[in-house]
Amino acid sequence: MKIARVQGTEFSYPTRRSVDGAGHSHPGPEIQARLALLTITTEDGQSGHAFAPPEVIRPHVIDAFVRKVLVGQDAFQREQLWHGLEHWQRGSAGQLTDRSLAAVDQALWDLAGRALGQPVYRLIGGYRDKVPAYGSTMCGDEFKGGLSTPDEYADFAERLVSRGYKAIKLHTWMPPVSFAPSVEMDIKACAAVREAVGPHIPLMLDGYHNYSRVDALTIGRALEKLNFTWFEEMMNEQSMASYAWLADQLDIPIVGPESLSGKHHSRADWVKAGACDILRAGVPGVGGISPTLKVAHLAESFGMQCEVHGNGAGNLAVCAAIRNCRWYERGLLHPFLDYDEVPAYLNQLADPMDAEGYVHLSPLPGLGEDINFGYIEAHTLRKY
Ligand code: LLH
Ligand code: MG
Repeated sequence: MKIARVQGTEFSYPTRRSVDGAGHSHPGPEIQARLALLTITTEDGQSGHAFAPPEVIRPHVIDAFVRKVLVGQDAFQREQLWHGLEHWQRGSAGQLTDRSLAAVDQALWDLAGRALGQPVYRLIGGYRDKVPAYGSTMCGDEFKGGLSTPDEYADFAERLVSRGYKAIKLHTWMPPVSFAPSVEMDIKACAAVREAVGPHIPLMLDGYHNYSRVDALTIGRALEKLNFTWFEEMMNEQSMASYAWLADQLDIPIVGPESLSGKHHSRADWVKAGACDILRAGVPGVGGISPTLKVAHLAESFGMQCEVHGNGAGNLAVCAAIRNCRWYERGLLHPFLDYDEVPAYLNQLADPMDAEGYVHLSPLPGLGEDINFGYIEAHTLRKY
């Protein structure tokens, strides 16, 4: 099945999510956002698709690297193609990112699934058809009635439990919020949420990502008293030694690394250094479904869980394909936004959740995204 074409389609869609000066998302007025669809097509007309930010699969990336590696090659040789792209990263002067590799890898898996008439999660493992979700909040803000006080987190947590979530992860306040970071406020929010949802809902914290070791230790000890399930990315992940220091002193499991580069290689180093108790990888962040599976299998070999970072069809497929992931991260969630609203470029949600808090995998062949091609065609900004 030889690859004939690689195409990017950039389009616009309406959203009420906006991004602050540090890259955290929050609710905002409706705007037209941009997204891109990567499409890989074979000579016999099979196609695979993956969504990515337009910058990730911009024309230069497609022309200079992706087409050169893919066109004329067998679409089913994913590992070979992934290594072909990874080889280019060294000499690309930072232009070819792990996120670009992830878009290509997902489109190739989607193509394989569609060509074989199978959902990807079954091709890559097939452990279960539904995955329990935790509700992952947006970062704290200063919107009255939003996530601006510990009590507002508590109210929202109660709403999430009524919606069906059986576990909740808080993202608390981070700059540019005026009073952030605040150890005291983070602990207060965690305590308020524990009080609101009672002792039986697993809770996690993903706070300011740049606390000092001492601040992180203070928060971690408070979370232990509140019986939290894990503590995530509280310090800069580039300092593996700081995580090993913290993991050594706390009983609460440390999850990581999430945003650190280095794909499966850096995750192996963290296991060896004892820098985390639960490994972490997300499909866009580590370069695709293929390397995320490597992280998950590495974790399994060491008797560890691998909690998958982030939402979306690729991450959900991995969660359903492996045994050692407890939850799917559903979000980010906010009281002003309805996560269950279907984005205009899809015909249905890729991660529908039932009243018991399970996200069901789509039986559709491929990644299971029911793409609204008509909408994308009508709102195309450019094709390349
Ligand atoms: O800082 C943020 O906006 C969030 O932490 C975000 O990156 C989120 O994807 C996350 O960390 N989830 O676990
Ligand atoms: Mg996180």
